[in-house]
Amino acid sequence: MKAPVLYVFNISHYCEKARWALDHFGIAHELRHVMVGTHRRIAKKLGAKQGSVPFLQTDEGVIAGSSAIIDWCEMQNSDKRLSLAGDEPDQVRAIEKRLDDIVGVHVRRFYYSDALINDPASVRPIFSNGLPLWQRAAVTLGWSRIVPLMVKGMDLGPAQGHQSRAVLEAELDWLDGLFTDGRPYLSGSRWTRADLTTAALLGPLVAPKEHPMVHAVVFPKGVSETMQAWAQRPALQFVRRMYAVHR
Ligand SMILES: N[C@@H](CCC(=O)N[C@@H](CS)C(=O)NCC(=O)O)C(=O)O
Repeated sequence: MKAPVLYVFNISHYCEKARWALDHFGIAHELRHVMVGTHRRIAKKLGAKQGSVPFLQTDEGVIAGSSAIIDWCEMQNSDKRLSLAGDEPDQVRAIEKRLDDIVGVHVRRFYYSDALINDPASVRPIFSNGLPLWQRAAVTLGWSRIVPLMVKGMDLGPAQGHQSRAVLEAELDWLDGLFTDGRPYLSGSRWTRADLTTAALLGPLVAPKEHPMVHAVVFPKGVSETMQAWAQRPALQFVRRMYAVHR
């Protein structure tokens, strides 16, 4: 089998989720950073069902989306690593889906609503890292045109940032509530894909030292203050522990 190729944006927390799953299962892979704006064309050319990153090019075709990539890893698992399905797979998947659909989207919108509106230059390096020189130059030259497209595409702005913060606060209330009985993992006593998803998608709010790229992010003041205010919440302490123990 040829090593699969994982196409990513360096900063993307969904890409970090897929990467972590490949690492968990010990699946050697090539990491390919894609330039924003070219990812959909590449995905289409490879035959991916959707254009967002991450997508994984394998001998059997392209696997699109972080959740499908975990499914694919489970099917390979030639090293017989611990399955991430958990004892109650439906419950585990329901938690993962809620994180994918709500938390992942609003972590991103909360951060970009501040960073891309107030200090877009601080975001550019994380979209250039890992790219070949000519693409880094293209991102630099095209940045003033890329930013408004991202603002529109993700519906960013001050009001949207406040709204996403409120959504995240409610989701953290829900997650904190799950830990009140002292369970070590979200669905009970075992590390599952729900835990990996929670840690990867909330990781940018915690910036754990084991995170492969979050150290490159300059957090705007408003986002940093929120990170500090929330740092002791059980769900975010959990994220820190998951990175320390499992990453
Ligand atoms: N549910 C998808 C979400 C992926 C996603 O939203 N990816 C973002 C990067 S964080 C993206 O590619 N955005 C640009 C686009 O969709 O064109 C997954 O879990 O993989």
